[in-house]
Amino acid sequence: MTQEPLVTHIYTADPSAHVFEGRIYVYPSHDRETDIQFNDNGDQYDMVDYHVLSLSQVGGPVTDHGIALQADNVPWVSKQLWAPDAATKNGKYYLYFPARDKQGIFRIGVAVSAVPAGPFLPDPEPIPGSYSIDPASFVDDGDGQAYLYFGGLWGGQLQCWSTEHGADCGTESKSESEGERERETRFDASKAGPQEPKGVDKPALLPRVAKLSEDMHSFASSVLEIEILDPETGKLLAADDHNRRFFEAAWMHKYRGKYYFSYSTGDTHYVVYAIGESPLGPFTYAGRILEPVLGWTTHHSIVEFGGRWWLFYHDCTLSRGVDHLRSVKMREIVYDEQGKISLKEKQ
Ligand code: FUB
Repeated sequence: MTQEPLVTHIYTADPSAHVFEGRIYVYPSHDRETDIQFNDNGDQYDMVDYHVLSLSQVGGPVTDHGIALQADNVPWVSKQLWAPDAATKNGKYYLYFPARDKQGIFRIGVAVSAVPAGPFLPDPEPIPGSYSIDPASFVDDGDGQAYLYFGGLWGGQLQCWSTEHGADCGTESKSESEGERERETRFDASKAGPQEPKGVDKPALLPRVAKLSEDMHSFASSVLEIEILDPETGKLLAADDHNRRFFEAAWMHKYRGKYYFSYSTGDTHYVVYAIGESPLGPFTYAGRILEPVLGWTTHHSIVEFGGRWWLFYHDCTLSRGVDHLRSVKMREIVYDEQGKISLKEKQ
């Protein structure tokens, strides 16, 4: 039951799930058919609006709340509404979404609503200092601080904002100095498209995080890199380590006081995770959550509901393998005594 698409009347992808007001709300991309040629820049993922889904019990009926936001109503957007997320604070709901601006550069926007299902009213400009794709919000239950994680390689343009680390992959974690982790804010168009650093001795590109302001509309800190370390060596994962390096689809959740940063490895098609002591990292690689699904992309979220933990993800079974026509599903996950994640076998 739980491995059927949540809905079949539209294609949905990149599910960001949260429990708001006692229901599971899912904020997915809304995939659509286009005649755009497939390429490794992701041009075929040409979405124009978002729908919000919700359910009150696992396996129960899923409500499609209709259009929550459309590209035509966001003044700065030119195209490609990619993977969104939502957060609540101060009694309001905030939708974070990536899209290309009028110059073709991915930025992240924010839109607000009084209710979790929207519709959402967008700010007229993207979040200042934002770039790349796949925003994932996280409000820490400890101190109430909100964070926005983001970044994606190739079509997601993260490599266009990256000055490669001067040091080789032997670089130790330098998280004690946030200043050193602040990243470049110039867009290098020559790096656009399916490219990234290469080398067994060169560190992989790193995802990004910024603290969100109290009103949730802007960044309250510099954009920082998130370090993901090899558990064996304590060093940054290498650029050539495509089975483990960050590609896109950041997600943060907290389990028993530890911070779990999970993501997609892109061209190797895994959902993997790393664990840390702080929402800013560093995080130590901990393993795989999901093996490759049917379709090129994989993208997920993790949420607790009803005392159990749920992985939301997508695959292309409904479209019989068309990469940009995906469907959101959910499965239960479990933790062992060390806090390691696995899929629950009998669902
Ligand atoms: O849906 C468009 C893009 O595909 C997302 O932003 C990526 O995470 C990948 O799932």
